[in-house]
Amino acid sequence: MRTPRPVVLVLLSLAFSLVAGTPAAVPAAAVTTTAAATIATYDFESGTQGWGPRGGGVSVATTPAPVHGGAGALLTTGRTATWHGAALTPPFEKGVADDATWLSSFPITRLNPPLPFDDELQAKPAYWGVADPGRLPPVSRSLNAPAGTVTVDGKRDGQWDLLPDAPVARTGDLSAAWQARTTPTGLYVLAEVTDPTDDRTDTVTFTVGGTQYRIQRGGTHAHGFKAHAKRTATGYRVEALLPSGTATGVRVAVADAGRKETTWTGELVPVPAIRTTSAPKGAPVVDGVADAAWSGVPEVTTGTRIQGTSGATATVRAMWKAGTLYVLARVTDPVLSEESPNAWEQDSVEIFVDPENNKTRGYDDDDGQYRISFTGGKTVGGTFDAFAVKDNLTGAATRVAGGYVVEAAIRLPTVTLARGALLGFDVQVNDATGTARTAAATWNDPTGRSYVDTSRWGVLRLAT
Ligand SMILES: [Ca+2]
Ligand SMILES: [Ca+2]
Ligand SMILES: [Ca+2]
Ligand SMILES: [Ca+2]
Repeated sequence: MRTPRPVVLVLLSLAFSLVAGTPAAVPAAAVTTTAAATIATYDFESGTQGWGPRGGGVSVATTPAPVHGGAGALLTTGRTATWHGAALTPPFEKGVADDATWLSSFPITRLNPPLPFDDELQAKPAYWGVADPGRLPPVSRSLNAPAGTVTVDGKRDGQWDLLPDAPVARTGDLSAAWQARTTPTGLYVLAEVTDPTDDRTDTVTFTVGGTQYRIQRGGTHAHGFKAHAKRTATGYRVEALLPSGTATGVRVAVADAGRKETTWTGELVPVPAIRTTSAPKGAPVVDGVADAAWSGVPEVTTGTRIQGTSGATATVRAMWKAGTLYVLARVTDPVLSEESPNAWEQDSVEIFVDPENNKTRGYDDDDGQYRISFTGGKTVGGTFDAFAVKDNLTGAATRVAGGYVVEAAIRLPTVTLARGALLGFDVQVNDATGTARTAAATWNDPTGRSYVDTSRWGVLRLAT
């Protein structure tokens, strides 16, 4: 075989049937069917008949042989992950209920698939969200509220840009999004309101600890707290400092002309201030040696312990040029080991990058966990076997007295890197002793969940 890597061939038999409610290329065991009925058959004697590849690098084509009957079959090549294969862009209706769906097991096991009816065909909130939002049960949310301060002037501070605004439900052309920052003296809040009609009775009302704080679109508000409003291209922005005490229950209500209203109700989760650092423009030689290009670049330390109370730490610098982010990590770790078969239990540096700083609770396709061990071994984590990010990492490591140096180049092809851009960013040092990981430390994320959750990573600002 010419191809150096293993290629898996899958043959779909000449003529087979699809059953109602059974999408293609899903293991039969994952599907519950009732009242089976044949709705389509395929013989591949006149092309691929609507079947195409599923997964990057996968190809499908008809082939005359080998076949199980007739004169055609569908051949799938280039599979490199278990979910790769052939898929049909189906002429089917989308399913609506939990009783017969592939969503309960793919790509993860779910108890509550995103469908409007449950497995007894009773309406779920998704149905009422479409049919009659007034009948939705109240939703209680939670929102991280980092420590931080802003200027209450109606202008958007850089501090607000460290997190995406949390959406408040949309009602017609009225929508809003908001954020909060905690301080010992109160709660800073921001609301960005989209409301095309300028009415005196357009208001944002924050209710915290049972007290209402109402701010009019024009900025008018009661005494006893600080607030400011400013016109924006699509509506207005409100900033306020609320004397909230330690209350964490919050309701945000946005009213259009005193009538139509949209609300957010939930709990604030106070978290430490988001760490930020900056990356100047420049490119080093990526060889695991700290060359002159790195001098003067701002440096941070992995001082947040997520396992153990002592152990390896790193000082970390970052640069960017064209579409690539460069990271230098100098690790202090006198005892080096890669005895564990698990990459995350070997002495290694993990670099986490969220190119759009979306701070999502799961990974988006372009979010990546890029790991380089002290011997230069590279492993990449992300969604679906890291299919969208696995080729982004190059790098090298060298051993030095008392530790090792990692230099990484991470291509970020889904965004245009430019001065002022903010990336979700974190670095973790895994400290191995023999076959076990005995300590680990990060720059910002204290949860130990950076490998599955981007919401607590720090922020890297690109500079010139
Ligand atoms: Ca401000
Ligand atoms: Ca209005
Ligand atoms: Ca170098
Ligand atoms: Ca070690």
